[in-house]
Amino acid sequence: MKDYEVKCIRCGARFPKDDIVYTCRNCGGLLDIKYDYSKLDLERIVKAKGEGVWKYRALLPFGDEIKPIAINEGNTPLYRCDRLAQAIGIADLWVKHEGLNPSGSFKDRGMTVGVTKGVDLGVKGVACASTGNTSASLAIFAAKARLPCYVLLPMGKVALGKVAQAIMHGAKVFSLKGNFDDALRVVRLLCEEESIYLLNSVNPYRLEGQKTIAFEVAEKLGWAVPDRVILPVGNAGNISAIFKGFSELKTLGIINAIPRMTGIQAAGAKPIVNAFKENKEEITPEDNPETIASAIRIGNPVNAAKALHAMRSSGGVAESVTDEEITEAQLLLARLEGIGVEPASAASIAGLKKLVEMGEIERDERTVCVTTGHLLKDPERVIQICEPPIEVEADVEVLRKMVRRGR
Ligand code: AN7
Repeated sequence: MKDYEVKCIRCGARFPKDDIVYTCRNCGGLLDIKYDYSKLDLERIVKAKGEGVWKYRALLPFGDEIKPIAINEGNTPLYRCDRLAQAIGIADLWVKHEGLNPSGSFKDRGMTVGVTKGVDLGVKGVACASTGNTSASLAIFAAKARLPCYVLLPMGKVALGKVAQAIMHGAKVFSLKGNFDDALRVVRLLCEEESIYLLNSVNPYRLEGQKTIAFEVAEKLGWAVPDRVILPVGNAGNISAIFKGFSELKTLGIINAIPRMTGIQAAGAKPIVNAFKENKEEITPEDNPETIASAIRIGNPVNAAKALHAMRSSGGVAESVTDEEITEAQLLLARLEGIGVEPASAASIAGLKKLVEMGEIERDERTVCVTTGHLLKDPERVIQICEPPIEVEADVEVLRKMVRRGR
C-alpha cells in the first residue's frame, strides 16, 4: 500500500487510512491526503501509459492491487480556442471541456476515486447532496459498484438532465424542501451512520480524483503550465483539487510554477468572492443564493478555506459574473467554438472576459478555462435563451421563402 496520510489542514491531526472521517475530529478543519513525495517514482508519473484518471495512479491513494470502479472518466479534450480568444481580446486561450466525461461533468473524476475508496472500506451505501451533477455521477458509480445510492436534491432547483440521470441509474432521489446548503447539512448528519459513505467534495478522496485535471492540462502542454486557470466555483472542491494537482507536480519537480488559480462565482451566490476581496479567512454564508447557473447556487461552500488558499497563494483572484454575462458567454462559446456547456461552466468564460476588460488578466497570459458540465444537462435553459424552432408546412416553396428571408 502506498504511503499517505489523511491530515487536517488546520491543526495537523492525522487519521488512519481505514477511518471513515470527513472533517477533523479534533478541530473540525478540512482534511487532505498527504503523500510521502520522496518515495514517489517520477518516471512512473511522467511516462505512465493509458488514459484518464487512473493513468495517474502513482499519485492516487491506492496500491496497485485495487480494482477501480471506473468507466473511462477523464481524458477530456483541451481545445485551443482562437476565435473566442480574439473575441475576448487575448492571445492564447484553451478550454478544457469536462462536459465530455461519461456523465457529462468533471464529477466523474472524483467519484471514480471516492466510490473505489468506499468499496475498499466496505461501506453499505453511498450518499450526497447535490445541485445535480454530483448526484448524476454518483448514481452511475454506485450502480457500477452495486451499492445503494441516496441523493438529496434541492426541490425545484436542479436542471432536468441531471435529475434524469440520477433516477435512470437507480439512485434513490429525495427532493428536499430547502436549498443545497440545507441538503448538505442533512446528508452529513445521515452519513454519521458509518455504513453510508458521504461523497460530497468534503470527502478528501473526491478531490484526489479531480486533481487529475491539472495533470492532464500540464501533460497536454508538454509538462508545462498555463499562466492561469479559470473555473466556476460552487462548493469550491474543484479549484482546491486542481490547485493541489499543480502543487504536487511542482513539489515533484515536474513543473516549475503554479498557474494563477482564478475562481468565478455567480453574482447571486458569491461568498468566496466576498471573502477574497475583503481579505478574510472565513466566508460569510449567504442564506438565499440565487442564479440561473443552478450548479453553483451554493451559499455556504464547504471547501472555502482550501479555495481561498489556492487563489491567494498562486496569485490568482476571485470574481463574480451576472446571469446575463453567463448567458452571453454560453452562447459565445457554443457559436464560436462549437463547445456546448451548461450555465455554470460558462461562468469561467464570462469571468475571463470581465477580468480582461478590468485589466486584471494580461492579454498575453496563456489561459485555460475549465468548462465543468455539458450543455445537455440543462436543456430548459437552452430553450429560454435561444430562438425556438420555427413551425413550417411540409412544402418546399414555403420553406424556401423562409430560408431566403432569413439570409
Ligand atoms: C457544472 O453537483 O456542487 O466548486 O452538487 O456541477 O467543486 O463545487 C456541482 C458543482 C461547477 C462547482 N460546475 O464545483 C453538485 C455541485 C458545475 C458543477 C461546479 C459544479 P465545485
